[in-house]
Amino acid sequence: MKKITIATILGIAALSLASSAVAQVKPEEQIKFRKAAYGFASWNMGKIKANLEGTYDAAQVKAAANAIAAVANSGLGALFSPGTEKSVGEQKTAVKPELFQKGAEVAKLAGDFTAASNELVKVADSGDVAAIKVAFGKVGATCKSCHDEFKLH
Ligand code: ASC
Repeated sequence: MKKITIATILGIAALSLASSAVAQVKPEEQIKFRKAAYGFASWNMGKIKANLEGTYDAAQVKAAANAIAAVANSGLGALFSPGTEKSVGEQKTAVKPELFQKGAEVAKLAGDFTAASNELVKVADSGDVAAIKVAFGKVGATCKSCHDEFKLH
């Protein structure tokens, strides 16, 4: 049997610190970070769109696709904790409070965004522009379906 050493205990302590780190982000910061994350993803979507409509720069499209996937894969669902249903202090949110009641639906939409983003990275690496157009459209559709359902205005 493995002996419980000081190192094991420290390891457990470090793990529990890591897992509670997100909970320590204040509601106001959660709203700020999630808006920044989606805003950054949107900027990268805009770059891909411009490439598809104008001069195509494969490196720029790959970089943008990776940035979007990084946002999608970051676990940013953790930034929708209770207490962030409404604007907090200076941080305004356009989220509908229903999002916090519809976990299964949100998980599905978030999973669709992640899957579509990962697919876009794969296709961007292939350099097949027609396929990139399709994959890009699918990512945009996942953005839209969540906005239609859970974003105010
Ligand atoms: C984008 C962006 C969104 C989505 C959405 C798709 O590029 O910023 O929020 O695509 O407009 O309909």
